[in-house]
Amino acid sequence: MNKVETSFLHKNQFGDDFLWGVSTAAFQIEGAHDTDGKGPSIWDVFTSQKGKIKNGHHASNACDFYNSYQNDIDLIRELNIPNFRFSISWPRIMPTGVPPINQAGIAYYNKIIDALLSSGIEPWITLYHWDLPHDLELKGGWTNRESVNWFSAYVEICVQSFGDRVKNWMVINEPSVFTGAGYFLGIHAPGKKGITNYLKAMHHVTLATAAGAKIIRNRIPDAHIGTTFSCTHIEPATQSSKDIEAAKRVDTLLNRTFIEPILGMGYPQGDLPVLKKLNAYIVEDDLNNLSFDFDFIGLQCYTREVVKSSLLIPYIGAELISAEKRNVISTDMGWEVYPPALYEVLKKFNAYNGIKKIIITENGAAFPDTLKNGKVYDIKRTHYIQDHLEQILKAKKEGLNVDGYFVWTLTDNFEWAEGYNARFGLIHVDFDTQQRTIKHSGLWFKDFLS
Ligand code: GCO
Repeated sequence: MNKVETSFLHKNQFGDDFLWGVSTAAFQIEGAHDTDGKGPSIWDVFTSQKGKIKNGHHASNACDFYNSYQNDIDLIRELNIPNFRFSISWPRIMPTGVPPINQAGIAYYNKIIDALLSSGIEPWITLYHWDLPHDLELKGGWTNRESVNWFSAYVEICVQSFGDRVKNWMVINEPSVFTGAGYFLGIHAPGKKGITNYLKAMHHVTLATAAGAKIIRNRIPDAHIGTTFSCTHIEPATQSSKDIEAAKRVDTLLNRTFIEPILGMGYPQGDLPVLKKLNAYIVEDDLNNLSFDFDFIGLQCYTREVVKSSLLIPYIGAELISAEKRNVISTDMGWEVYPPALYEVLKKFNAYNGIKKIIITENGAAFPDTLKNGKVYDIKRTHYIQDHLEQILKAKKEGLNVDGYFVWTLTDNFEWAEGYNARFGLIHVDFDTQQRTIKHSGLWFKDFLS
């Protein structure tokens, strides 16, 4: 391939130890939704319900990674990407969420891990990227306190099965997004709504995060253990005290609620009073069991939000002003393109005591790519990535802790409620033929990493 260099960025500026990677999630790529004994997940059920996903899309086949993994791993190698983050589908390992184990599921992930290692690519496992076994949802899912035990048993199996070869583990992906969208707003699986469901899920997921991490630590002494959080730079719409207070509440909800208990600080109830309702679900030793000394924290940042005070919005008294209303450049997700957000969140999370290492485990953009003459000229995505890398460099120059960058994502895939409409890949997928085409952004990244 020809050189596609368009910026002055150089990999060496980030240091030899900086980790470069690409992130994916099982439900978004694998397909094979009922193959080889896999049970249904809450996302299989949700996507089969009318009106939940744009254009009625579902992920029964997705990118067919289940069958074409070798081809995609070859592409990762071709792009010179040394680290691959993927998630394990719990219902592939345990079709009903609890034993018995589906050996075919274990065998499948063994194949992925072995193929990565023999290609010289380091595997990074996310244990939970939102596809809870449906049978567990029938028992209340994350609103049931038993979920901590279900999850722990599942983690045990994964660690026993893959821990001999996999050293990098992430326990839970973006708890605030899947509890908020799935248990409060009902716009993601399992489609539950309301504050009670949300707060119960929040507490149980946080307990499960610490419990899962402890299991990994006990079973794999040299494991590199993290968990990932979505984070967004929050700004008040005006300097009025009302907007500043509203921005503080949104910041607490989106950025602080899940990490602070993990760091041993408890829930930030002072800055978001509705969290006091959590006390009804906190029992005995819970406060001691919420924290864990992670080796790294994965931050996933895409944009900023601008917030104004609004009495109409319950619990939070605040409203986000969309990028469209602000008339700023945005992606296909409607998210503002605002690279300094990444620097700002790095600064914010660096201020916590107790975070040993920060890795950006997701950053990327959806744009309306078109395949023309066998090429995808997604220059906006190339610039998006470059501009965000500049912000990481700025942070590093100021001495802030940031040790890696994983692009979201390898191939275009199933983007949750957006279906296949939002393309985030470095590689284009024709979903009719499963044909892959490396985009300009992928070629640039390859060149950068060479
Ligand atoms: C995540 C994300 C990914 C999304 C990506 C773009 O939480 O890790 O939801 O699964 O596809 O963030 O929205």
